[in-house]
Amino acid sequence: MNLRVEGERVEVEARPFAAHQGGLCQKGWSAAELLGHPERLTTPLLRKSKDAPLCSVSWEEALDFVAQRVAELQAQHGRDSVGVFGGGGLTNEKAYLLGKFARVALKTSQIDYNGRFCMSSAAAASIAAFGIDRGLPFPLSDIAGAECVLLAGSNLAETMPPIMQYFQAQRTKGGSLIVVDPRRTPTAAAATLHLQITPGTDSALANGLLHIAIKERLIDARYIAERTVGFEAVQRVVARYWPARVERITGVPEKQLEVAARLLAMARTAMILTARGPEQQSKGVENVASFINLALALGLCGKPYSGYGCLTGQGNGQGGREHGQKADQLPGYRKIENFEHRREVAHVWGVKEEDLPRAGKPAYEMLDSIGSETGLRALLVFASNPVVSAPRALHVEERLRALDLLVASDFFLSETAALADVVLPTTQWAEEEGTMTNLEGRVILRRRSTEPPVGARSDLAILSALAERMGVQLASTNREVFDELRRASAGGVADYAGITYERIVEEQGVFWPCPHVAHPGTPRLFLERFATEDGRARFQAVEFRHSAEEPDAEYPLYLTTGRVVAHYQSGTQTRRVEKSNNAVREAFVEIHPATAVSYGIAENDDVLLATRRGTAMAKARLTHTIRIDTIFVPFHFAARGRANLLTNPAVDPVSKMPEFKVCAARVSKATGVLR
Ligand SMILES: Nc1nc2c(c(=O)[nH]1)N[C@H]1C(S)=C(S)[C@@H](COP(=O)(O)OP(=O)(O)OC[C@H]3O[C@@H](n4cnc5c(=O)[nH]c(N)nc54)[C@H](O)[C@@H]3O)O[C@H]1N2
Ligand SMILES: Nc1nc2c(c(=O)[nH]1)N[C@H]1C(S)=C(S)[C@@H](COP(=O)(O)OP(=O)(O)OC[C@H]3O[C@@H](n4cnc5c(=O)[nH]c(N)nc54)[C@H](O)[C@@H]3O)O[C@H]1N2
Ligand SMILES: [Mo]
Repeated sequence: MNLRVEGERVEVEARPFAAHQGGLCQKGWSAAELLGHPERLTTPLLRKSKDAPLCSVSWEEALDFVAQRVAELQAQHGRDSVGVFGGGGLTNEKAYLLGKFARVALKTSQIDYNGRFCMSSAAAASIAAFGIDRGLPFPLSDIAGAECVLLAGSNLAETMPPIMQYFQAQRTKGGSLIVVDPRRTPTAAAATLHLQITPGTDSALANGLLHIAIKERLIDARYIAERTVGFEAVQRVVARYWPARVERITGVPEKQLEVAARLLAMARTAMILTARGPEQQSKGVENVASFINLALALGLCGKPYSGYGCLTGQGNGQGGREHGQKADQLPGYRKIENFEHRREVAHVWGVKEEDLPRAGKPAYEMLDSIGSETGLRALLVFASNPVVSAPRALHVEERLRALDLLVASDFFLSETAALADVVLPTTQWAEEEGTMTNLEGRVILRRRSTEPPVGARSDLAILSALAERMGVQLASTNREVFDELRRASAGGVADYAGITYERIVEEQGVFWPCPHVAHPGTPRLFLERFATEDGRARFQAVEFRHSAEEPDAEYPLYLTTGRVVAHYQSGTQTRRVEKSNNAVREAFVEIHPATAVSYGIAENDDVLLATRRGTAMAKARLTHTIRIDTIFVPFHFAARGRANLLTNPAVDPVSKMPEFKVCAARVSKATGVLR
């Protein structure tokens, strides 16, 4: 992305760049509108007591207040009474420094981030199967060379428009595209075959496709023998997923299952890609594992123009999960519970291994614990808006209100910042330098292209000023922090040791692992071996199980949630952009006309949505593109339009991902209800 600055006006310009070849999504185009937005925060805000309003104060006063309250609360309730909540939108430098700040300055184990709600299921399944988690183990441009691609629960035509060009190129070459989604999204509409699955049944579908591939002798026996372990157990399980049974579970007709299995298995090159659809479930890890099993049995992983990949979300979704803002993680994708890993990082940080905290609670559990005996008393939020984006949002909001101290660093007064005792105004993407790692594992450099408003400070400066008040020196310029990150990641799975800002610029990004400066980087993983001890990939047998909550007489519909092209995430940015609001101004619910009629709901009616967690309001949008047993609500809106007032916080046992994509709901026409 390039910025053109003319006087006060800043425009975003698409620049040819290897990863998205000049394509830019709508959100990117409108992002410039936010730089000089009148609602930008330019002074710290402080609430002197719980019922006082937020008032402007100096940086000194705000930072002193935070440091003093943190010290008091930790003295009274222990180190772990103070927590940190980060975000996958932070640059690598910020994510790294946030993790170090928590462990070294706050000395707390309680740090987690919104990536827990994003890619944690795919990450866990990939680590189990391949020994490593990098969104795509190949460059995006390889997609164009795949004869068949299966996309499970990705609406990338709306969520990743710049990537569509690779799929268009793939189709132009005669390739086929299979989309698995309960909705006929713009992505599904562009597919060769759309499998309109019942929400929550991906693992049955993947097992069913593998069943057919085995029966029709389309699997790669030699690859399975040479490069994998554990196939026999999978074979035993999928033997019970015959097409008629899978049709009953998934709602996908037998004929379509057969066509899909053949398209995928008979292609010379093929990819299976997952996104949030199958991942954001209380069995997200199993769903992804079942798709990986299919990819391994067909001999795809580590082959040219083939393999399994996760379509990572957020600006720095990949890098944000590698450098230690996750509860169980240290820089370089190291594990905080591994003694060697702790020792290596402690050495770089100049602290004793035994002084590093252990693993903390995962995101939802951390938020849910507030107010309990062992729960948080204070929370520092950097780059997330959990009042809108966390599951069971009303409960989360109540928990946040119960804190003794809530601090938010943001450039707008998000719904979460509005509840805070201290708000720290920070600089935005174009106003500062920093690296991000995209879904290909390619580390890229974002240049500073415009001046920040007077009064805002970068997150790095905020963290080091707070640490200083706690008696700890932290590096605070991007280059210093990146150089330290390189050292701290050296020898880790995500090894950045050989990556420099200069190389990133010269080479249009460098792919990790890159262990030394003469190393070319690693665009393609698994060509010869997987990152497991014996070099072989691991099958994980998966038995289909139901979602934590299935429709019943009281709540007869499936509710699923997700995104629309015009809005971004919790909406703090796009709800302030005119173009986005003109496209979609408020929460809506997609309902099939046949379903709507049975509830007396017409187009544009106000609809009351209810689940066991609570109620929300949305405008009816009648559409034949959704299953009759399912409704869809985007999660970008605030107040009563929050989809997360409804969602189920049941989490995956391994990844701790909440079930954003499936719960039971009922709808009714709202009469006389005030918004
Ligand atoms: N415009 C826009 N772009 C974005 C974002 C944004 O907020 N707005 N957010 C970014 C981020 S952080 C992320 S993580 C990505 C997410 O990108 P995507 O994963 O593409 O987005 P979602 O809309 O969350 O979910 C994708 C699809 O999953 C389907 N789905 C629901 N339930 C199921 C199920 O049980 N099985 C299957 N197979 N599919 C199901 C939904 O119908 C939906 O179409 O987008 C990124 N890009
Ligand atoms: N129901 C439902 N809920 C979901 C999802 C879903 O599909 N359905 N998807 C989940 C997913 S995948 C994700 S990623 C989350 C996203 O949800 P959030 O974690 O809430 O993400 P954002 O809305 O991007 O919030 C980022 C906030 O930080 C601010 N910010 C941005 N950049 C920076 C920065 O560099 N520094 C600081 N200090 N602040 C910054 C922004 O202004 C904004 O207020 O939502 C999750 N919630
Ligand atoms: Mo995400």
